[in-house]
Amino acid sequence: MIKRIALSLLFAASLAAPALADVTAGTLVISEPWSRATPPGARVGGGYLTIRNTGSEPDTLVSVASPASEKAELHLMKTEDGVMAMRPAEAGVEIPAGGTLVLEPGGYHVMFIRPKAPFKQGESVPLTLTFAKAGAVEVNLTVSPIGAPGPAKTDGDKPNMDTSAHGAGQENTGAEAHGNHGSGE
Ligand SMILES: [Cu+2]
Repeated sequence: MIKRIALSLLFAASLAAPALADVTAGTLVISEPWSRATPPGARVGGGYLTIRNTGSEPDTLVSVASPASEKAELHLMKTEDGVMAMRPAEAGVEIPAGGTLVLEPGGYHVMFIRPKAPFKQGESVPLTLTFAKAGAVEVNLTVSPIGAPGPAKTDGDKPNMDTSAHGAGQENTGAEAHGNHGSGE
């Protein structure tokens, strides 16, 4: 009991103070950039992070780019007619004043199309985010294990069984959806 309380206090403290890895660009604070390891031959990889807008005006994440894959796109995954599908977010995604945009499995994400080499656990993947106001911002995504539900450092804080099963399912759906959409291009 006492241990549990101490741990949750520690966790609260770590949320309050920006982590060392946070990247600040103008009024935006980008945290927890992560990706997942990809199996050999995978045609796509995902990129996830959190963008907090501490300013009084909205900004828009306009585009993404990376030297780690042939192409990188900003996507939204959602359920259409009962089927999970992804669509490129061509107009970008707005981050409202005081708001937070979370790129995560099952929602908005960065899609690395045809990675040049498999993403390996523990390595990092460079990504450039371009915002309408804040401009271009470079981040490095830390690669979590294949099918990981979230960034490596939160593993101990979450009930892993549920979220990892969920995440793995989405990853499969994504890879299939992408095979189709990649070959059409
Ligand atoms: Cu996608």
